[in-house]
Amino acid sequence: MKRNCHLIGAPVDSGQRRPGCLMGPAAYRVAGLTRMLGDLGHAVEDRGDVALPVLREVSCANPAVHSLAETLGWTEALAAAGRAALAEGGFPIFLGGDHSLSLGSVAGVAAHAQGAGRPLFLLWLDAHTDFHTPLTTQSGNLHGTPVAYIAGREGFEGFPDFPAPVPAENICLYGIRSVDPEEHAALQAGQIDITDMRVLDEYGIVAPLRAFLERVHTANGMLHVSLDVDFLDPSIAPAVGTTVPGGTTFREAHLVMELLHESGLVTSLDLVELNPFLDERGRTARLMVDLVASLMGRKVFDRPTRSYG
Ligand code: Z70
Ligand code: MN
Ligand code: MN
Ligand code: MN
Repeated sequence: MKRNCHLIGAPVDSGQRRPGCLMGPAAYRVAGLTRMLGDLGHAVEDRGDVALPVLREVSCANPAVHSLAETLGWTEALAAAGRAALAEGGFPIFLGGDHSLSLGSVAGVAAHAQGAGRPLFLLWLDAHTDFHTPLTTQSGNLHGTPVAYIAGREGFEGFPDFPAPVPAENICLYGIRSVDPEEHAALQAGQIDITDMRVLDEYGIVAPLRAFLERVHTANGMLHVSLDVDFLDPSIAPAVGTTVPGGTTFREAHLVMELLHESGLVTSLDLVELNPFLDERGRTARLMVDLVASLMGRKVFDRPTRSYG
């Protein structure tokens, strides 16, 4: 399926404390993202980088939280950009930027899905669950909160109400291996499908993903994929501020992307947490571009598509 890809630069680095993620969109462009998509036969519109709007004065009851106003500004601007891309029939690809950008990208996608009368599903490829609220985070880094916002957790005072929160059974957290105690307690109490490394080690990288994709297909859902660089093992993807050992291998990650392509179900994508300042000669940026290529249809051999869509 040929797509009309809308590249949406999101040079967000307010969701954590280490500078560098704001160079992410430029690194993806330097690594050849646009050319690669064109070579695969897709149309590409590079919409440039989203600009941060004028900030409002806001405060948070949790003194650890930093850069709240900036994060709110990004949330609103990126939600509008994502919604507009989908309304035009585009396939939005958000070039991050830290993971707080998903507060906005997924809000925009959810607003569109609601208008289209289709259920939204979320595949979160990450070492972390990002299930804090602004009131529970100890680090104060709001990149640890988007899944809670998307799932409709309380504690997001000052944020726009999330349009049609995504029900727990439509969320799949994949590759998980670092969870804070408060996130753990909240997730234990809920129904979100947590495919942690314990599960992937026993069942392999394919079976749990296929099961989730079948559910998306059956429901005629839209599927947003959020790919955090730390989903990958740090030995192949060093350019991230929060490395966690035991991540997915090169081959596992490509296989995930190939299955997603063959499903035909993905309708929007985030690329997050790339910090080019920490990279080694661009290798992480290039790996991320190659993974997007697999997601968008690059393969060694053409064979009949095993379809879930
Ligand atoms: C930790 C926190 C986090 C991404 C790190 C880490 C959160 N749970 N999220 N990298 N993408 O500070 O809340
Ligand atoms: Mn267009
Ligand atoms: Mn994350
Ligand atoms: Mn992470």
